[in-house]
Amino acid sequence: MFTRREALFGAAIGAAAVAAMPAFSATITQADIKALPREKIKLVAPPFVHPHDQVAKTGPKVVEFTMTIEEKPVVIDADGTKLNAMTYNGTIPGPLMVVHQDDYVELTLINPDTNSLAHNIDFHAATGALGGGGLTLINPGEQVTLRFKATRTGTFVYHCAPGGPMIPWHVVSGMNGAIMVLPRDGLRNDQGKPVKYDRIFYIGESDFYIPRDEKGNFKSYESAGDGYDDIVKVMRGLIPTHVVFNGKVGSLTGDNAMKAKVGETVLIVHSQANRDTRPHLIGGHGDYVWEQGKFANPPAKDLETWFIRGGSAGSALYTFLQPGIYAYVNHNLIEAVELGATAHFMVEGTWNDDLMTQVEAPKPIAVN
Ligand SMILES: [Cu+2]
Repeated sequence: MFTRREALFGAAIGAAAVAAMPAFSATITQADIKALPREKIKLVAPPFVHPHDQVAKTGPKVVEFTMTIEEKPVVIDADGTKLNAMTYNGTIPGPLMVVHQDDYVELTLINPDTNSLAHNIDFHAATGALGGGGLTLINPGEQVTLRFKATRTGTFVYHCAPGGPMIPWHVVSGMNGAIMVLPRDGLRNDQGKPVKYDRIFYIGESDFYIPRDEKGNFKSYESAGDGYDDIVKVMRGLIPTHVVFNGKVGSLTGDNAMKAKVGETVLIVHSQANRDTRPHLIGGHGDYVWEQGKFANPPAKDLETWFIRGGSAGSALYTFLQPGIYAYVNHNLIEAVELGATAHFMVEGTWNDDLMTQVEAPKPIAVN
């Protein structure tokens, strides 16, 4: 049920896609790509992002990434609720990769023999072969290297897509992340003027479908495969039991709040591989928002809430103007408060009375 040979949907379309590929582009040869400079990037766990230049300092290069797939139980809530997670590099979401337009992304994907399932990766930023899914399907004990050219700018989802019913199951078990392809000369606002960020955070939103026992308590399983039948039943109801940022309830709140200072500009990249969401920064705004995430389109200005379509990643640029704790939520507030989709920004700095002040402290209602 889970091996590469048996993942028919992926394998069949993948083979067809490979057969249909031309030998190579007429203008760029393998030798040309071999001659390009190479850079090896060490990925970091979200919400943090590996160091990168916003404006490319050189011409296109081959950017090398490595991700190891980890199947492992993960606690997703303070009450101990467990998900038999499948992850890229051990985190939900997988790490954010950053390259520039016309760079080549070269990913080595490792499926250790301690795993039990076949996995692959479909990059929405890539062109052909199921976004690479048709060329990267690997069994436990195998690794594979894929190269694709980052031709379009923007933030894009990547996810596992090993075929048929395995696809949604792997995605809602944690196998998703995002890549950001920056324009070589950096980001630009709605007027075409360059804009920069001082900090970047990556938030990957997940919908989880944890089965319950007869008493209504969340069930746990020895392995991902053991829970499969029960989980699919919950998935088919389309109502998640948890909607969370970065893998669990509270992963970005309290001590784990994302930090910034008044006057700093923050780029928030937000992905959802499976389900629509509507990020909102309580007490702040999106100065510039690439709601669909694609930098070839001018950003929208001054948004209150933005819409991230399931299967996409968007980004919002905001310069913090007031200190304090900001909640960053999915503004379906039931999902934010009851199901877990809340993060915090902790912002230091000086309060601006002009923007807001409490004119009079609370007191008993005046009687005339
Ligand atoms: Cu997978």
